[in-house]
Amino acid sequence: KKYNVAVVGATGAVGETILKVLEERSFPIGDLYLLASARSAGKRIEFNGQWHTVEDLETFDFSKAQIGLFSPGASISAVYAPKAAAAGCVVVDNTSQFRYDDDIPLVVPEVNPGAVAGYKTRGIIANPNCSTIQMMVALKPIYDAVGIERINVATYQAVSGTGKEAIEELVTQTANLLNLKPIKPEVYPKQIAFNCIPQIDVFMDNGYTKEEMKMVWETKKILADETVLVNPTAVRVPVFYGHSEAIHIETKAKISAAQVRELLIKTEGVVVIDEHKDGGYPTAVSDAADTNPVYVGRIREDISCEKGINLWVVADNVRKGAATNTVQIAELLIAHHL
Ligand code: A2P
Ligand code: 11C
Repeated sequence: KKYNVAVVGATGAVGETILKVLEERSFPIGDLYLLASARSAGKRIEFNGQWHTVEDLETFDFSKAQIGLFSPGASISAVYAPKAAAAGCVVVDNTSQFRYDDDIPLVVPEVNPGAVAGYKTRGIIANPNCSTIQMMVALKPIYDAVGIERINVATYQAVSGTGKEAIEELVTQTANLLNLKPIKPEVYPKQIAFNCIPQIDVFMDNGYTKEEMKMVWETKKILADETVLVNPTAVRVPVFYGHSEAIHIETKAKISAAQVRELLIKTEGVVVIDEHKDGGYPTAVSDAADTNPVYVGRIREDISCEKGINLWVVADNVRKGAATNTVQIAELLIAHHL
């Protein structure tokens, strides 16, 4: 059986990768519709050896598609995802627009695949934030085995999480600085080249940034556990693709580093690279970029805390953090529901 699929935001960083992942995984596509703003209408994009013309989202008739993979930004999804759902097109939305609505499922296929069934209420499934997805994939086996009391996490996030204009800003600033030319930060509030910026998204009333609070809210929703405590610091670093995270957890029952390593080696979607030698750990550029797994290394017991475990977790934020997770949700939809 084949499905008619609309990719909304097809010309963006995530949309382009959704198309690659659909091709790589041989998603059973009947008709494919590529949608973006009026600015891109008429542009041609190759998919599976055939050229497709980008159409204007505003005038598209969603009754032609059964599945909509959305990544056009939250304010656009807010308008068009419900419109698509009303026309019978089930939406998997990559933006933060619907994630915190009680009647919209928030899904990481390796963690809470069953939640997909909740799409029936509003016809929309939300894809979590990239930094939450990779953390959940790495922590779920530990959560199931011994419980998790508290998560302390510091992120090191790539500029591709912001979009194409941020990738350009890192390129331009780096080149200009190396040529001793002046720079002017535009996308980020401070220089991103050769720097680290402890702000991702806007500030909230409690002094945390929205990216940090997304990790708190989404972890509780995905694990269906309001009691799990999350204390995040989200940092933007001059990396193009791949988010890294230093995760420090306190478990409910004691678990050893060796047991965590064994659990994670058996976990689908996880690759463990954890040797106590030079380079015996994953990094964004050398391992994660342009691949789908979540990589875990530096697994060790916390020497300051009885039931503490430390992990280094890396994944491609545009793939597993966005496009790949979206396509995996669509695969669950067609396997069990549509
Ligand atoms: P366009 O290329 O026509 O602007 P990114 O996150 O990489 O910036 O990508 C955003 C994606 O969302 C692009 O495909 C972009 O299309 C699309 N998009 C942005 N604004 C709109 C809009 N008003 N209507 C439809 N698509 C939009
Ligand atoms: C970043 N996490 O790295 C953001 C990008 O809520 O989907 C994804 C924003 C979101 O900048």
